[in-house]
Amino acid sequence: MDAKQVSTVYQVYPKSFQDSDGDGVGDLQGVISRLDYLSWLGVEMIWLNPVYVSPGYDNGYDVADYTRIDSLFGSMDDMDELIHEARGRGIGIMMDIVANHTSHQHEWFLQSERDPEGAFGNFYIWCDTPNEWSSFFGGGTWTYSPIRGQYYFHAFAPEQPDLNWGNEQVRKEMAAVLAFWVERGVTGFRFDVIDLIGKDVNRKQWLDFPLMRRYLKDLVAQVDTSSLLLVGEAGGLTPNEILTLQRDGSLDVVFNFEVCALDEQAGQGKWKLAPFEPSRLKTTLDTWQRAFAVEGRNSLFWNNHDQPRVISRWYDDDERAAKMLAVLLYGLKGIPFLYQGEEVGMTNGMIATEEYQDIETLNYLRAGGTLDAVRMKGRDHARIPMAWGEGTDSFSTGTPWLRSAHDEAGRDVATMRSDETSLLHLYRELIALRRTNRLLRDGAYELVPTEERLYVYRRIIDGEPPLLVVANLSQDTLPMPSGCGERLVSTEQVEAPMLRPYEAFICYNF
Ligand code: ISL
Repeated sequence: MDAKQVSTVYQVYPKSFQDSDGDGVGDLQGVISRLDYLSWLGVEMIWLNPVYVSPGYDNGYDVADYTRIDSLFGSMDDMDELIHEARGRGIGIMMDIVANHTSHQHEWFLQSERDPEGAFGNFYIWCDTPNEWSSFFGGGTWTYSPIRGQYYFHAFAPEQPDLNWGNEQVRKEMAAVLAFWVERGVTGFRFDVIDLIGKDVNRKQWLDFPLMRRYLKDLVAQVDTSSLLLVGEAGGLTPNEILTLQRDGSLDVVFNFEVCALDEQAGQGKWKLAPFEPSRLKTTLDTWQRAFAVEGRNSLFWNNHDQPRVISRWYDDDERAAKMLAVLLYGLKGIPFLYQGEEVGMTNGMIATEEYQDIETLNYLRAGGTLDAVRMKGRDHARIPMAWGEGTDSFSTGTPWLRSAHDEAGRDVATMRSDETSLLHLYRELIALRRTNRLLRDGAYELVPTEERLYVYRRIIDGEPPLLVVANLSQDTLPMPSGCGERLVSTEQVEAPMLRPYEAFICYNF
């Protein structure tokens, strides 16, 4: 498989996917035991959230050693076995590279703290007089180190000091990390908050694009990435900047979060909620699709481990909406990323106040934040253990690390696998279709103007009959758009003269 041409990536959050040893925490052997399921589903790559040695202040996004596996998840032998077993099923593994920062327990940081003049002295961002700048997890961005007698910079928690990307040696070390994993047989990288490597702390500027571009180019040039899928998490980049990086060969696709923020008050941060408007979903997706209509590609996703379930946030847990969103996304141009549990319609569920564990959520609540906002946007809601549904202990025979109360009768893998009309089967059909259908993979995108409750677009390749993707974004019954031919896939089993609530399908266009 050519990793750059992958059709669907499945995101596994290892802590919550499958536990194999009864300690209540998912692990690598657990992932291995579910590979047959992923192969049945038809995905071609797994994005594995961090499994490196970490004290776990931010669930693995505080890495203490990039080339060792945390015992919570298993061993390097387990990792090798996962890569090997996945490859045998035509599935690649994409590693999560947390390049912007490390753990405060990383050897580089410990040395940097102790020995300013030593080899690692300049690996982090140090200063004597900190400025007033707010970190993403609340509080300031500078923390005093009594050992060094200076302040260090952290975009996230104090336990996550930022690396100094202006230091060539940092880029060399990170390239060595990439080479280590390429050698072990991984097929892609997802670069965490990669736009932040181009920040300018003195000017309080999160992104200096020319700087970020230069650092990333330098990193990628040191490793043969020609057959790897390179994904960047970079919420701050414009479409033009993304195209520039794609032309450079530095990134294949980029995660942008404009769609995820549709239920937020603009510019007020993630916790200030605003009513979701389907028409804005359409205009936002359309803007991003147009930007890459001919050249380049988008990343396509609804959820991830930071973004709780959109069917809860936008559509009141309605399973029909989950089906519509599936069809809508798999018709678009780009690479779809499917987050574990989305294929069975997992919801945000309910978490008791004392059960919340995420550092961002706890900081927010401590600062007087509201539970209403947490129930919608708190990251723990995206991390509820996978609903396998083979009995109450299907995720773990022990007590799950994160407990939740679910009322989701039938929204699990076992139940949906035996129902051919289920959301799970619809996802399987869509994934298969994307693998074989050239128009869905490569076709240009073109919006068909309609009323705002309806999203209709075409996928086109010259000389071939175009495809039409139709999605009713509302729970109203609407007139059928014109030009709908034979359906390739549909949320409904039988066709009707009118579009039913949340009905969506992909068909030939005449
Ligand atoms: O999680 C968010 C909002 O709740 C995002 O703003 C998130 O902080 C941002 O997308 C960066 O996320 C990534 O880096 C973080 C880590 O906590 C996230 O899990 C990771 O996906 C710091 O490493």
